[in-house]
Amino acid sequence: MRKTILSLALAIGLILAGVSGQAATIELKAGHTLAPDHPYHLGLLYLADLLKERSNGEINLQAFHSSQLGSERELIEALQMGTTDMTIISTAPLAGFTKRFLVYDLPFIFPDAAAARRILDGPIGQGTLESVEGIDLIGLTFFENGFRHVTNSKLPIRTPDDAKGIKIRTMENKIHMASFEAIGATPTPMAFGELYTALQQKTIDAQENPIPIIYTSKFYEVQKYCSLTGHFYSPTPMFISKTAWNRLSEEQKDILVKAAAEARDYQRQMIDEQNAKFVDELKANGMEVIEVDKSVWLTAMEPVYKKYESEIGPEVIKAIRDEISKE
Ligand code: EAX
Repeated sequence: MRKTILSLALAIGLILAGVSGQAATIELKAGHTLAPDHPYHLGLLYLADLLKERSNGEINLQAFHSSQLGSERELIEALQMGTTDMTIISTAPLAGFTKRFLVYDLPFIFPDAAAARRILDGPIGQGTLESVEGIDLIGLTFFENGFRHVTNSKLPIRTPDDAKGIKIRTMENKIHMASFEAIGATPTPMAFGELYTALQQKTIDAQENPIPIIYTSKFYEVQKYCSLTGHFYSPTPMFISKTAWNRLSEEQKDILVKAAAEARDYQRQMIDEQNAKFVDELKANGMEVIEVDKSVWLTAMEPVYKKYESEIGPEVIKAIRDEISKE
């Protein structure tokens, strides 16, 4: 009898340990702040399918949208603690953890998405991804959030002067806040998950985000005007925690890195498609969409370059400008 129980326990142990020929499944939880129909989520679902297929079902990625696993700052902290496995966030909140991404938060640093993508996928961008090992993260690739535009509930904003005194929500980033202070607006840093309610209750007048977010987060329900300023470009680095990374075999790490790059290209394509089709949708939902002279906005926000050049590193700004001039 004793022998039977022992052999049964051994068999169960072997099966649980995966010795029965099936490798143990790796569960990965990924959190982000945006809506389930935004390309952040679509890109993660695409990545999940690639991982399942390429790993023969060994890697199971679950994507959690709408700040279910926390705000972007909380997600960075959760990865550092190893309590969440992956995230995709705008670079702005990283300012509280490292200076290496600050350059991306400067107004009008990139002339267009093609230049941004080329630089982020090249040595400059890859260097910033590798730098996060210093804050206990592993950088995998750059998805895209995109060029950000000002929406508000009070007046059609065409020039920086029109925005004087406007209470605008920004991300938790000192360069973003300083850029709006430079034009006489009043910035309030706030987690994305609190933003819709703050706009609805009119505790703030305005916010700034790309077209896909303005549409998929239904800001047209609480904002009347959308000014196509394109003042910041938000890259979206994809991170995995060191804890989760170290759970992967060398082969699984290779599968993840390659699949993340393919998911990046798909995600950017979804951003392009939504940028192309959602301006008309915003108008159809009652928003007044306003074209502006971007050069006037650049001139008005330019003082932040001088203010933050020494902290960012003049050579860092020059490296990006030299890359852009090679086009
Ligand atoms: O990264 O907080 C924001 O406005 C960001 O665009 C959003 O969290 C996606």
